[in-house]
Amino acid sequence: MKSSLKIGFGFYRHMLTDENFRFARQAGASHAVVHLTDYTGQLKGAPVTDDQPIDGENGWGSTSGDRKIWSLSSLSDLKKRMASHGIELYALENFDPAHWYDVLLAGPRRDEQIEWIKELILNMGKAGISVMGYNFSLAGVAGRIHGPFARGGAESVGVSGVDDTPIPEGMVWNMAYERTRTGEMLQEISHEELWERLRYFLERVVPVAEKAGVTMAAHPDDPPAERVRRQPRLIYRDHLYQKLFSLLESPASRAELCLGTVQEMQESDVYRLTEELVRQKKVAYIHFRNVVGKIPEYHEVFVDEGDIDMPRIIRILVENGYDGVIIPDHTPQMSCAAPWHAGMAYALGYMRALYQVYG
Ligand SMILES: [Mn+2]
Repeated sequence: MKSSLKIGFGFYRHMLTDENFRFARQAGASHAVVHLTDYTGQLKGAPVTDDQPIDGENGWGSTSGDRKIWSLSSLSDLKKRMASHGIELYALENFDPAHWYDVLLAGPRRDEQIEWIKELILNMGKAGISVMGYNFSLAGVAGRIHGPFARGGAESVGVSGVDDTPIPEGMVWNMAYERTRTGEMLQEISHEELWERLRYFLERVVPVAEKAGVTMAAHPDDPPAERVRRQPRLIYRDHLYQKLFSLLESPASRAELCLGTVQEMQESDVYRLTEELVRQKKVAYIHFRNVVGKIPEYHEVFVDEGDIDMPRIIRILVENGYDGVIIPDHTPQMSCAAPWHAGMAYALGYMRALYQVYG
Protein backbone atom coordinates (compact mmCIF):
# COMPACT_ATOMS: atom_id res chain seq x y z
CA MET A 1 0.00 0.00 0.00
CA LYS A 2 1.31 3.41 -0.93
CA SER A 3 1.80 5.91 1.87
CA SER A 4 -0.41 8.98 1.69
CA LEU A 5 2.45 11.29 2.58
CA LYS A 6 2.53 14.36 0.31
CA ILE A 7 5.50 16.18 -1.18
CA GLY A 8 5.39 19.93 -1.39
CA PHE A 9 7.24 23.15 -2.13
CA GLY A 10 7.72 26.33 -0.11
CA PHE A 11 7.42 29.75 -1.76
CA TYR A 12 8.51 33.14 -0.54
CA ARG A 13 6.25 36.09 -1.29
CA HIS A 14 8.03 37.34 -4.41
CA MET A 15 7.96 33.84 -5.93
CA LEU A 16 4.18 33.55 -6.30
CA THR A 17 4.22 33.38 -10.10
CA ASP A 18 2.55 31.00 -12.53
CA GLU A 19 5.97 30.03 -13.85
CA ASN A 20 7.13 28.98 -10.38
CA PHE A 21 3.92 27.02 -9.77
CA ARG A 22 4.50 25.13 -13.03
CA PHE A 23 8.12 24.58 -11.98
CA ALA A 24 7.04 23.09 -8.65
CA ARG A 25 4.54 20.77 -10.31
CA GLN A 26 7.18 19.69 -12.83
CA ALA A 27 9.56 18.90 -9.94
CA GLY A 28 6.90 16.59 -8.51
CA ALA A 29 5.25 18.75 -5.82
CA SER A 30 1.52 18.40 -5.27
CA HIS A 31 1.25 20.77 -2.27
CA ALA A 32 2.64 24.15 -1.25
CA VAL A 33 3.46 26.22 1.79
CA VAL A 34 3.48 29.97 1.20
CA HIS A 35 5.14 32.87 3.01
CA LEU A 36 3.12 36.06 2.53
CA THR A 37 5.51 38.41 4.34
CA ASP A 38 8.04 40.14 2.09
CA TYR A 39 11.11 39.31 4.22
CA THR A 40 13.67 40.46 1.69
CA GLY A 41 12.03 43.71 0.60
CA GLN A 42 12.07 42.66 -3.03
CA LEU A 43 8.59 43.96 -3.66
CA LYS A 44 9.92 47.35 -2.51
CA GLY A 45 12.88 47.23 -4.87
CA ALA A 46 15.59 45.44 -2.87
CA PRO A 47 18.08 43.43 -4.97
CA VAL A 48 16.63 40.22 -6.31
CA THR A 49 17.59 37.06 -4.45
CA ASP A 50 15.72 33.83 -3.98
CA ASP A 51 17.94 32.74 -1.11
CA GLN A 52 16.66 32.78 2.46
CA PRO A 53 17.33 36.04 4.32
CA ILE A 54 20.14 36.58 6.81
CA ASP A 55 20.63 39.58 9.06
CA GLY A 56 21.46 43.07 7.91
CA GLU A 57 21.69 46.09 10.19
CA ASN A 58 17.91 46.03 10.61
CA GLY A 59 17.52 42.27 10.68
CA TRP A 60 15.76 41.11 7.56
CA GLY A 61 14.53 44.66 6.92
CA SER A 62 11.29 46.47 7.58
CA THR A 63 7.73 45.38 7.03
CA SER A 64 4.86 47.68 6.23
CA GLY A 65 2.31 45.09 7.29
CA ASP A 66 0.43 45.24 4.00
CA ARG A 67 -2.83 43.38 4.68
CA LYS A 68 -4.34 43.13 1.22
CA ILE A 69 -2.66 39.85 0.32
CA TRP A 70 -4.01 38.29 3.55
CA SER A 71 -7.66 39.06 2.70
CA LEU A 72 -10.20 36.33 1.94
CA SER A 73 -10.47 37.27 -1.73
CA SER A 74 -6.70 37.31 -2.16
CA LEU A 75 -6.28 33.97 -0.37
CA SER A 76 -9.07 32.40 -2.44
CA ASP A 77 -7.58 33.73 -5.67
CA LEU A 78 -4.14 32.36 -4.79
CA LYS A 79 -5.63 29.00 -3.84
CA LYS A 80 -7.42 28.79 -7.21
CA ARG A 81 -4.45 30.01 -9.22
CA MET A 82 -2.17 27.37 -7.67
CA ALA A 83 -4.83 24.68 -8.10
CA SER A 84 -4.99 25.46 -11.82
CA HIS A 85 -1.34 24.32 -11.96
CA GLY A 86 -2.03 21.16 -9.95
CA ILE A 87 -0.69 22.54 -6.66
CA GLU A 88 -2.74 22.53 -3.45
CA LEU A 89 -2.11 25.59 -1.27
CA TYR A 90 -1.84 23.69 2.01
CA ALA A 91 -0.36 26.13 4.51
CA LEU A 92 0.65 29.70 5.17
CA GLU A 93 3.91 30.03 7.05
CA ASN A 94 4.63 32.80 9.57
CA PHE A 95 2.66 35.87 10.51
CA ASP A 96 3.92 39.26 9.39
CA PRO A 97 5.69 40.79 12.44
CA ALA A 98 3.71 44.00 11.79
CA HIS A 99 0.48 42.07 12.41
CA TRP A 100 1.31 40.47 15.75
CA TYR A 101 4.22 42.29 17.43
CA ASP A 102 2.14 43.14 20.48
CA VAL A 103 1.07 39.48 20.77
CA LEU A 104 4.74 38.57 21.10
CA LEU A 105 5.52 41.58 23.31
CA ALA A 106 2.32 41.57 25.40
CA GLY A 107 1.88 45.17 24.29
CA PRO A 108 -1.18 47.46 24.24
CA ARG A 109 -2.42 46.30 20.84
CA ARG A 110 -2.31 42.58 21.73
CA ASP A 111 -6.05 41.91 21.81
CA GLU A 112 -6.70 43.95 18.69
CA GLN A 113 -4.00 41.99 16.85
CA ILE A 114 -5.41 38.69 18.11
CA GLU A 115 -8.82 39.68 16.71
CA TRP A 116 -7.22 40.21 13.32
CA ILE A 117 -5.50 36.81 13.53
CA LYS A 118 -8.83 35.14 14.39
CA GLU A 119 -10.37 36.74 11.32
CA LEU A 120 -7.45 35.53 9.22
CA ILE A 121 -7.86 31.96 10.50
CA LEU A 122 -11.59 32.02 9.71
CA ASN A 123 -10.79 33.29 6.21
CA MET A 124 -8.19 30.57 5.72
CA GLY A 125 -10.86 28.02 6.59
CA LYS A 126 -13.21 29.56 4.02
CA ALA A 127 -10.46 29.57 1.39
CA GLY A 128 -9.61 25.93 2.13
CA ILE A 129 -6.09 26.50 3.48
CA SER A 130 -5.50 23.84 6.12
CA VAL A 131 -2.57 25.03 8.22
CA MET A 132 -1.15 28.23 9.72
CA GLY A 133 2.54 27.82 10.57
CA TYR A 134 3.93 30.15 13.23
CA ASN A 135 7.04 30.71 15.30
CA PHE A 136 6.38 32.31 18.68
CA SER A 137 9.67 34.11 19.16
CA LEU A 138 10.99 37.60 19.92
CA ALA A 139 14.35 37.26 18.16
CA GLY A 140 13.14 35.02 15.34
CA VAL A 141 15.69 33.47 13.01
CA ALA A 142 18.60 35.73 14.01
CA GLY A 143 22.37 35.54 13.89
CA ARG A 144 22.93 33.37 10.86
CA ILE A 145 25.84 33.67 8.44
CA HIS A 146 26.28 32.83 4.77
CA GLY A 147 29.10 30.75 3.38
CA PRO A 148 30.16 27.99 0.98
CA PHE A 149 29.13 25.39 3.55
CA ALA A 150 27.57 22.70 1.37
CA ARG A 151 29.09 20.16 -1.01
CA GLY A 152 31.18 21.64 -3.80
CA GLY A 153 31.20 25.03 -2.06
CA ALA A 154 27.48 25.62 -2.52
CA GLU A 155 26.31 28.77 -0.70
CA SER A 156 24.29 28.01 2.38
CA VAL A 157 23.57 29.41 5.84
CA GLY A 158 24.87 28.51 9.26
CA VAL A 159 25.47 29.63 12.79
CA SER A 160 28.82 30.21 14.44
CA GLY A 161 28.10 31.33 17.98
CA VAL A 162 24.81 32.63 19.33
CA ASP A 163 23.81 36.25 18.67
CA ASP A 164 23.86 38.08 22.00
CA THR A 165 23.13 41.64 20.82
CA PRO A 166 20.00 43.20 22.39
CA ILE A 167 16.89 43.75 20.24
CA PRO A 168 16.04 47.43 19.64
CA GLU A 169 12.47 48.58 20.28
CA GLY A 170 10.45 48.72 17.09
CA MET A 171 11.85 45.40 16.01
CA VAL A 172 10.63 41.89 16.64
CA TRP A 173 11.04 38.54 14.92
CA ASN A 174 14.08 39.99 13.15
CA MET A 175 12.13 42.68 11.31
CA ALA A 176 11.50 46.36 11.95
CA TYR A 177 7.78 47.07 12.14
CA GLU A 178 7.83 50.78 13.01
CA ARG A 179 9.59 53.74 11.48
CA THR A 180 10.03 55.62 14.74
CA ARG A 181 12.55 54.06 17.03
CA THR A 182 13.11 55.14 20.60
CA GLY A 183 16.67 53.85 20.65
CA GLU A 184 15.76 51.78 23.70
CA MET A 185 16.41 48.06 23.83
CA LEU A 186 13.77 45.42 24.60
CA GLN A 187 13.74 44.37 28.22
CA GLU A 188 14.97 40.87 28.87
CA ILE A 189 12.15 38.56 29.98
CA SER A 190 12.01 35.08 31.49
CA HIS A 191 11.13 31.83 29.74
CA GLU A 192 8.03 31.58 31.95
CA GLU A 193 6.84 35.00 30.80
CA LEU A 194 7.17 34.00 27.13
CA TRP A 195 5.33 30.69 27.73
CA GLU A 196 2.53 32.71 29.36
CA ARG A 197 2.31 34.99 26.33
CA LEU A 198 2.05 31.89 24.11
CA ARG A 199 -0.68 30.47 26.34
CA TYR A 200 -2.62 33.75 26.13
CA PHE A 201 -2.40 33.58 22.34
CA LEU A 202 -3.33 29.89 22.00
CA GLU A 203 -6.28 30.10 24.38
CA ARG A 204 -7.86 32.73 22.16
CA VAL A 205 -6.86 31.53 18.71
CA VAL A 206 -6.99 27.71 18.86
CA PRO A 207 -10.77 27.48 19.54
CA VAL A 208 -11.31 29.61 16.43
CA ALA A 209 -8.95 27.39 14.45
CA GLU A 210 -10.93 24.33 15.57
CA LYS A 211 -14.12 25.94 14.32
CA ALA A 212 -12.50 26.99 11.04
CA GLY A 213 -10.96 23.57 10.35
CA VAL A 214 -7.47 25.11 10.41
CA THR A 215 -4.45 23.73 12.29
CA MET A 216 -1.99 25.97 14.13
CA ALA A 217 1.51 24.56 13.59
CA ALA A 218 4.48 25.67 15.72
CA HIS A 219 7.98 25.83 14.24
CA PRO A 220 10.77 25.12 16.76
CA ASP A 221 13.23 27.92 17.58
CA ASP A 222 15.91 28.32 14.94
CA PRO A 223 18.71 28.73 16.01
CA PRO A 224 17.78 26.49 18.96
CA ALA A 225 19.64 28.21 21.78
CA GLU A 226 18.20 28.85 25.24
CA ARG A 227 18.38 32.58 24.55
CA VAL A 228 19.03 34.46 21.32
CA ARG A 229 19.60 38.24 21.36
CA ARG A 230 19.16 37.95 25.14
CA GLN A 231 15.52 36.83 24.83
CA PRO A 232 14.17 33.40 25.81
CA ARG A 233 13.35 30.67 23.29
CA LEU A 234 10.45 28.23 23.72
CA ILE A 235 11.12 25.07 21.70
CA TYR A 236 14.92 24.85 21.72
CA ARG A 237 15.20 21.27 23.08
CA ASP A 238 13.39 18.28 21.62
CA HIS A 239 11.28 17.50 24.73
CA LEU A 240 9.75 21.00 24.76
CA TYR A 241 7.14 20.23 22.10
CA GLN A 242 5.28 18.26 24.78
CA LYS A 243 5.24 21.35 26.96
CA LEU A 244 3.59 23.24 24.11
CA PHE A 245 0.93 20.56 23.63
CA SER A 246 0.18 20.37 27.34
CA LEU A 247 -0.42 24.15 27.50
CA LEU A 248 -3.61 23.66 25.56
CA GLU A 249 -4.74 20.29 24.29
CA SER A 250 -6.38 20.41 20.90
CA PRO A 251 -6.11 18.57 17.58
CA ALA A 252 -5.84 22.07 16.07
CA SER A 253 -2.51 22.70 17.85
CA ARG A 254 0.36 20.81 16.23
CA ALA A 255 3.96 21.02 15.13
CA GLU A 256 5.54 22.46 12.03
CA LEU A 257 8.31 19.93 12.49
CA CYS A 258 11.63 21.29 11.19
CA LEU A 259 14.00 18.31 11.04
CA GLY A 260 17.02 20.56 10.55
CA THR A 261 16.24 22.68 13.59
CA VAL A 262 15.63 19.60 15.77
CA GLN A 263 18.95 18.11 14.63
CA GLU A 264 20.68 21.41 15.52
CA MET A 265 19.43 21.16 19.13
CA GLN A 266 21.80 20.01 21.86
CA GLU A 267 21.32 16.31 22.74
CA SER A 268 18.38 15.92 20.40
CA ASP A 269 17.11 12.67 18.88
CA VAL A 270 15.32 13.62 15.68
CA TYR A 271 14.17 10.03 14.97
CA ARG A 272 12.63 9.52 18.40
CA LEU A 273 10.88 12.91 18.30
CA THR A 274 9.56 12.38 14.76
CA GLU A 275 8.12 8.98 15.69
CA GLU A 276 6.61 10.29 18.92
CA LEU A 277 4.92 13.30 17.30
CA VAL A 278 3.63 11.37 14.28
CA ARG A 279 2.14 8.70 16.57
CA GLN A 280 0.44 11.43 18.58
CA LYS A 281 -0.90 12.93 15.33
CA LYS A 282 0.83 16.16 16.24
CA VAL A 283 2.63 16.89 12.97
CA ALA A 284 0.94 19.34 10.61
CA TYR A 285 3.79 19.44 8.12
CA ILE A 286 7.52 18.84 7.94
CA HIS A 287 10.56 20.88 6.93
CA PHE A 288 12.64 18.16 5.31
CA ARG A 289 16.16 19.59 5.38
CA ASN A 290 19.59 18.53 6.54
CA VAL A 291 22.40 20.06 8.56
CA VAL A 292 25.91 19.37 9.89
CA GLY A 293 26.70 20.18 13.53
CA LYS A 294 24.71 21.41 16.50
CA ILE A 295 24.14 24.73 18.22
CA PRO A 296 26.33 26.80 18.61
CA GLU A 297 28.18 25.65 15.46
CA TYR A 298 26.29 24.25 12.49
CA HIS A 299 25.57 24.80 8.85
CA GLU A 300 22.89 23.78 6.39
CA VAL A 301 23.81 21.33 3.64
CA PHE A 302 22.22 19.38 0.81
CA VAL A 303 19.46 17.04 1.91
CA ASP A 304 21.58 13.93 1.26
CA GLU A 305 24.87 14.96 2.95
CA GLY A 306 23.99 16.02 6.49
CA ASP A 307 23.88 14.40 9.92
CA ILE A 308 20.26 13.23 9.53
CA ASP A 309 19.66 9.83 7.93
CA MET A 310 16.80 10.96 5.67
CA PRO A 311 15.80 7.48 4.40
CA ARG A 312 15.34 6.52 8.07
CA ILE A 313 13.05 9.53 8.58
CA ILE A 314 10.94 8.56 5.58
CA ARG A 315 10.64 5.01 6.90
CA ILE A 316 9.50 6.34 10.30
CA LEU A 317 6.89 8.55 8.60
CA VAL A 318 5.56 5.74 6.43
CA GLU A 319 5.52 3.11 9.19
CA ASN A 320 3.56 5.42 11.47
CA GLY A 321 1.02 6.42 8.85
CA TYR A 322 2.00 10.07 8.39
CA ASP A 323 -0.33 11.58 5.80
CA GLY A 324 0.78 15.21 5.92
CA VAL A 325 3.11 17.26 3.76
CA ILE A 326 6.92 17.38 3.60
CA ILE A 327 8.70 20.35 1.98
CA PRO A 328 12.44 21.07 1.54
CA ASP A 329 12.24 24.26 3.69
CA HIS A 330 15.45 25.68 2.23
CA THR A 331 18.38 24.25 0.31
CA PRO A 332 21.91 25.37 -0.56
CA GLN A 333 22.10 27.57 -3.66
CA MET A 334 23.54 25.74 -6.66
CA SER A 335 26.04 27.40 -9.01
CA CYS A 336 24.04 28.22 -12.12
CA ALA A 337 21.72 30.88 -13.49
CA ALA A 338 18.85 29.73 -11.22
CA PRO A 339 20.45 28.78 -7.88
CA TRP A 340 17.21 28.49 -5.91
CA HIS A 341 15.36 26.51 -8.56
CA ALA A 342 18.25 24.08 -9.01
CA GLY A 343 18.52 23.52 -5.24
CA MET A 344 14.80 22.92 -4.88
CA ALA A 345 14.60 20.61 -7.89
CA TYR A 346 17.52 18.62 -6.50
CA ALA A 347 15.82 18.25 -3.10
CA LEU A 348 12.47 17.32 -4.65
CA GLY A 349 14.10 14.66 -6.83
CA TYR A 350 15.73 13.13 -3.77
CA MET A 351 12.48 13.21 -1.77
CA ARG A 352 10.53 11.67 -4.65
CA ALA A 353 13.10 8.88 -4.94
CA LEU A 354 12.89 8.07 -1.23
CA TYR A 355 9.12 8.04 -1.54
CA GLN A 356 9.25 5.64 -4.48
CA VAL A 357 11.54 3.28 -2.58
CA TYR A 358 9.97 3.42 0.90
CA GLY A 359 6.54 4.95 0.39
MN1 LIG B 1 12.39 25.16 9.28
